[in-house]
Amino acid sequence: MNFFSKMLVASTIAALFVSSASADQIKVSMTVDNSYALYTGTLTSATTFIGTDGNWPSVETYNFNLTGGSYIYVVTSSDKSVAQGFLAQFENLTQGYKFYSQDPQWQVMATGLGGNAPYAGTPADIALLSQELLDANSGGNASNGWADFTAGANNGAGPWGLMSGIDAAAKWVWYAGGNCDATNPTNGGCDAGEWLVFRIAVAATPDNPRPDANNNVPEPTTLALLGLGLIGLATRRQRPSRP
Ligand SMILES: [Ca+2]
Ligand SMILES: [Ca+2]
Repeated sequence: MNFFSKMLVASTIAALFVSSASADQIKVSMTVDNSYALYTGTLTSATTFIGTDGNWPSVETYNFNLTGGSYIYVVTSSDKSVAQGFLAQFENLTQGYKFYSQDPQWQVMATGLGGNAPYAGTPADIALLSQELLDANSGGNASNGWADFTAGANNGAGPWGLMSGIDAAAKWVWYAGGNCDATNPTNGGCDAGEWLVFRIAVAATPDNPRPDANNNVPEPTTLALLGLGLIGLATRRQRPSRP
């Protein structure tokens, strides 16, 4: 085997190791008053439709593997009557982290679009959600970017009662925008600027609640800059060193 063949084999093995090592086993248990669709994707786009449900008294559980740079997106909307909320627990079984819906690793944004939320895996729905993610990332949406949610009551409280399959420590949360109660937007029917999107980064940790392109999740542009930096280093190395 010549040098280049050896290098090719070594880099292929390294790539395989990295891809298998960085995929985390994820478990999400959730429900929404009144409906949601669950997607996964990157910081800048939705890529995969996971599931949808429009029945608040049922808890759905989803298991899948995601790489560290991935995001989970939950599109939600309500009937603007009685109450509304997002109740969930996100478990990274590989890293050993569990985050409830009220943990700051989650963020929310309001699209203000009303009407039909993207609730399927059609190319049109994926494209619509991805466009809204870009708008939120640049601050050009109804909530001026990604925002804080507001927590209401714990799982078990009325009007819902206990949702089995989600810990009692989890809280119902919603976005306190529009005509919703600023103290507890889960109480009373209201429109927070729907539809809403909740997100969490797979790379989130208790110490790093909101990973983004600046810390744990490299964007393609960051990688490109890193590549340019390496070229710069290689160029610099050919020059005599300065004090
Ligand atoms: Ca449900
Ligand atoms: Ca409702």
